[in-house]
Amino acid sequence: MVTLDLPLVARGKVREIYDVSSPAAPDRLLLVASDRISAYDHVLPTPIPDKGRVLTQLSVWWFEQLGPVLAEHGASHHLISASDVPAQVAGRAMLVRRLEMLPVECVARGYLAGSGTVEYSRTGAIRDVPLPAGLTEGSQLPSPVFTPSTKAEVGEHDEAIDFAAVVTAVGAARAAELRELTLALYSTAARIAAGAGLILADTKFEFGLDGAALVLGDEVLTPDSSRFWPAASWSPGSVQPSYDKQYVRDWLTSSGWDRVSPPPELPADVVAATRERYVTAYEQLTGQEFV
Ligand code: Q0Z
Repeated sequence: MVTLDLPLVARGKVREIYDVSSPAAPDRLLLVASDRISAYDHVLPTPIPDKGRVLTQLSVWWFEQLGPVLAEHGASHHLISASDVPAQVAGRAMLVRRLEMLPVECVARGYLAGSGTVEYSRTGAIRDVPLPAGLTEGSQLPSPVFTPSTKAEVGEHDEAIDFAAVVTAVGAARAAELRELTLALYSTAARIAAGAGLILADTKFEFGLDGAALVLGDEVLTPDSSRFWPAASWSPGSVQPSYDKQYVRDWLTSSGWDRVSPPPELPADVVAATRERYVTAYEQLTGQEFV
């Protein structure tokens, strides 16, 4: 693993943030995506070659696509450059504006999946958002919904919160702005994904402030922050296969790994098939060859 000789701001399971501020250019961060992959809440010992570059290039492409939607809402994104980065991390790093991050995760869902299904099955709603009866895992929702969550402590999962909790965290006007912008971004991204034969089931955005201005931060619309399903094989009623990690999950399950011990190394064919999935997702969405 390459570690840059820069002040580390934060380390996630599969990526790092460094401070690259200088007196001439203050409040600059470098977001570096690694080739590490996680599954069942563990980071695997085997990297997926090019994963960091694919996910970074995908995020950069999405920031470009979303620029007009952000501008319509008087907002912007944090990306400054994906090319002006240290050579060791070329292609898998983004130079961004350092923001005052807001303490809510802005989730938009157009389909029912995962923790949304679990809560809906118990209560018929996701927090304060009522949903019609008769939905099942994978169902399309009547219209997309804003289902925010809080950033959980390390190792915990995010916790769904109601809109009132967003108001408490950021104020009423900002909360309304977050819901409106999150749904606008989701709707544009879902339409673009549909054009590439993919369903964008749900996605999570993180916003920050640059002064008083709302700014879209972090990475956007990657398989790590979103569920993408091939539209051709969508079939509600059971868990849709993960587009990117299914080979990895299937192999780990068949390996007999107990999901508690340190995970085993992946075989070369699983690594190659998973790398291919990431590259194909990039090419299918962007219509550009991954170089
Ligand atoms: C994003 C995260 C990661 C661990 C902080 N533009 C920004 N300004 C200030 N803070 C952040 C950003 Cl993107 C920020 N995270 C999430 C990313 C590793 C945690 F790469 N944390």
